Amino acid sequence: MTPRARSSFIFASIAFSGLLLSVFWVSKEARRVVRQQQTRRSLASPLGVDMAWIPAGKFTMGANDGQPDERPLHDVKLRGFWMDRYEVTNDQFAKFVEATGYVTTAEKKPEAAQFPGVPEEKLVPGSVVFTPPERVESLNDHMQWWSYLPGANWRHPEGPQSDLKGKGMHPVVHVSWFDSVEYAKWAGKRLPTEAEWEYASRGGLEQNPYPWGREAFPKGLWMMNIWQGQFPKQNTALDGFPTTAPVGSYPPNGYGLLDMAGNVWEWVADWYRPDYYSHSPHANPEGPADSEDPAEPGLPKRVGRGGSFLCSDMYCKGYRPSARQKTSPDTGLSHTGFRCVKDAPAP
Ligand SMILES: [Ca+2]
Ligand SMILES: [Cu+2]
Repeated sequence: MTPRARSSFIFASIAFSGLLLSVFWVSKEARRVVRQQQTRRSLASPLGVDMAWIPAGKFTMGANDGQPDERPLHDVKLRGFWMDRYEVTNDQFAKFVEATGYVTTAEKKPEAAQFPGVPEEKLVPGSVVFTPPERVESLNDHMQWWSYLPGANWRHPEGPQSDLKGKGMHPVVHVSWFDSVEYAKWAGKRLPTEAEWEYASRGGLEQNPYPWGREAFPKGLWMMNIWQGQFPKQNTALDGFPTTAPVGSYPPNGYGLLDMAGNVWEWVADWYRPDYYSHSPHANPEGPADSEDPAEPGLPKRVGRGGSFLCSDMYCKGYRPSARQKTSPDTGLSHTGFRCVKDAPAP
């Protein structure tokens, strides 16, 4: 073979193996996308069986690799209960409002007594909305991307001009803790305790970083709706959704529960205290009698769990089963909803 023929032969074989590799990669990626779509389709339709039985048992609550308020690890024993498989949707919340005429906190004028020092003209109905900022000084100051938006509420999640078209199956947002409790009562249910929520989210597994186990992407699948890209400015939505996703867009955990990580934060029944785990009762803990958040002394807060579409592995990691959120109970947010539980005999 002449040197010239040899070099074109080498070039041709490199090009050919490159082609083979990319064909292989493309077909592998195509199969992964099909798998993701199949999971989505198989889960999206039937809300038929809408509650899962969470069997009585014991588990280790908290985590050593998270925030200080997730410590200490402690054993918790729980009785069995039923839990909504999905976050409460806009369609479901609309049925409640239709049946009862209920008006949510965000739709009412804030009471002057509750907000001393706030001028009268600022006391307008509204809710807290996430808006990606132009510039970010530091990730410590969340006021850069959260703002109180007059006219935002569950019917108008992005403000007065927005609506729920096409969002019937999305989780309801901008609901206060009080709204969630009222919905639960109407539905003959209640909010889960914080311990019940964490136990259920672990899906029968012990001390795993995700509700489904140890691997972030089992079989290459996206398992939850969180944030990809540089938070809070760049949202690449590689998981398919830039904001909320229809409930059940990702595979269930071991108990058949969906979206226990990501999508929206879920209110639970408990008051927030960072020190509660060090002295909480062993069996069926129901949270402390009062609330204390050293970050905002004097402002009582309830706990939220599960993380949202704004959580990312580079920022808050709020999607971990042990991660705790604290919010004043009258606050609605564009990334916060809830699900309910029910006390009833085992199946
Ligand atoms: Ca997302
Ligand atoms: Cu988060």
